[in-house]
Amino acid sequence: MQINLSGAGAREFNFDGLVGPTHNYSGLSFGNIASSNNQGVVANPKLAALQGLDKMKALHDQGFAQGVFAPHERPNIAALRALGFAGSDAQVIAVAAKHAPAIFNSACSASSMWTANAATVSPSANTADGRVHFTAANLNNKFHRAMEHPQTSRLLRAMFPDAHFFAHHDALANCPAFGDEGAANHTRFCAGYGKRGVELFVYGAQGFDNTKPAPKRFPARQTLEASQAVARLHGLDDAHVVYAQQHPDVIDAGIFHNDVIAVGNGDVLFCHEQAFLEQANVIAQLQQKQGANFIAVVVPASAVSVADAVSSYLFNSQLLSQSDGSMMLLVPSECKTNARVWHYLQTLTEGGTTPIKKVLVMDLRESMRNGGGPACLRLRVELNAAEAAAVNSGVLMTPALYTTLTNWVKQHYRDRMAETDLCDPQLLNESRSALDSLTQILQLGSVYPFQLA
Ligand code: SUG
Repeated sequence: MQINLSGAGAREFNFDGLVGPTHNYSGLSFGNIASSNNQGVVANPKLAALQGLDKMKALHDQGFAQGVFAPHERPNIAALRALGFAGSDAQVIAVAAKHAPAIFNSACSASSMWTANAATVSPSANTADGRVHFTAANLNNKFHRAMEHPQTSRLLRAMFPDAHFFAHHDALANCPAFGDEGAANHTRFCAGYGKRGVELFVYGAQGFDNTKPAPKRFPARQTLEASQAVARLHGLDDAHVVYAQQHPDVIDAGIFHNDVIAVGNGDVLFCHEQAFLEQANVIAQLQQKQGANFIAVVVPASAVSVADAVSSYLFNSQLLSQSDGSMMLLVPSECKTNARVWHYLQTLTEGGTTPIKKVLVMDLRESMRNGGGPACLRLRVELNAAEAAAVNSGVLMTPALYTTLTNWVKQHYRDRMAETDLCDPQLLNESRSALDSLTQILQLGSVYPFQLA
């Protein structure tokens, strides 16, 4: 059973992105090495969705609070029309695929599955008005991701509808100086769920000062100014916020989000020794603001190199509190096939002195090939009992919902998706029919453009 660290029954809920029916490998994310390396590989959307559901079920079965985040409508016909592609839906698809394949593939991406990038979430214990705050991420570094936030906002409002408990902010100004990638660059620390704690915002560069350190090879997707804006919108107190710069060298080595090099939960930060610029100072600030119980478990490069972190996604694991007070890491199976990483994990959990005592391995290969590990697939939302009762219960995982969604995937999804399949006009009809049925399963109401038209 999951630990309940606080009064008022507060818990961490993980809302996992359900992989959409157009899951494919289009090499869209410059700076994300798995995405570039797997461009053109034939994907299996059915397997991808089932792997994701199995992760949700495994955590639900172990007593963790689990929810489901619906996928977006793809191909995104409205986005293509806004770029001048016209005619019937089938004509829009045919012309865009033929004349602008990179744009068309972007409009087909199932990237909304990585809900760690959907929004930044601050729990009510940290916010000035005592509500849970959500800011949808603008994801403006990549076209295929920049089109996500309007749908993300509609879904968040349908999942967390009660304004008494939940405050929703639209995405920040859509310009590179406010690049915002959501919870992938944000971690909340706390002595117990429901208690006030520290929020760590990690950025890659400054948006308004190009004399400051920045990566040279790959883009910094998150700016300090975006992180500061989110903290303001959420009504966070500076005394409980730390801003840290991700090390530019690791961004250049393929660490495109902080959650590929660090993860935190409760009083524990688990990170690589090269995660942050001025790392000792970052850890000292966290120690000072979070208190004496704060622990940093820092993995030395001599045990796990940055390249090992990129290929295994060790730090993209989920760090979860167990009922006995210890923590569990849910890691992707790539951690087991990397001998150095697996050896490190054995040493960490067997006889180690840290609270991390257990490792759970899951096969998420379809998502991993696009650079999305266990932590990318989930949005964490800490809720007390009253807030949890106000969540749209249709999106909360149960054994019955798992069975329904598994059958839904098997009924609607293809098991093969090559680039040439994306321009099949029938795929749009299949996706819409699947999503129409999904909105009923998850009790979301009308949330998709084809339903709202
Ligand atoms: O934004 N990959 C995603 C992976 C996101 C991982 N999320 C976190 N680290 N939280 C991205 O780069 C690849 C799509 C493609 O190439 O087809 C992609 O979008």
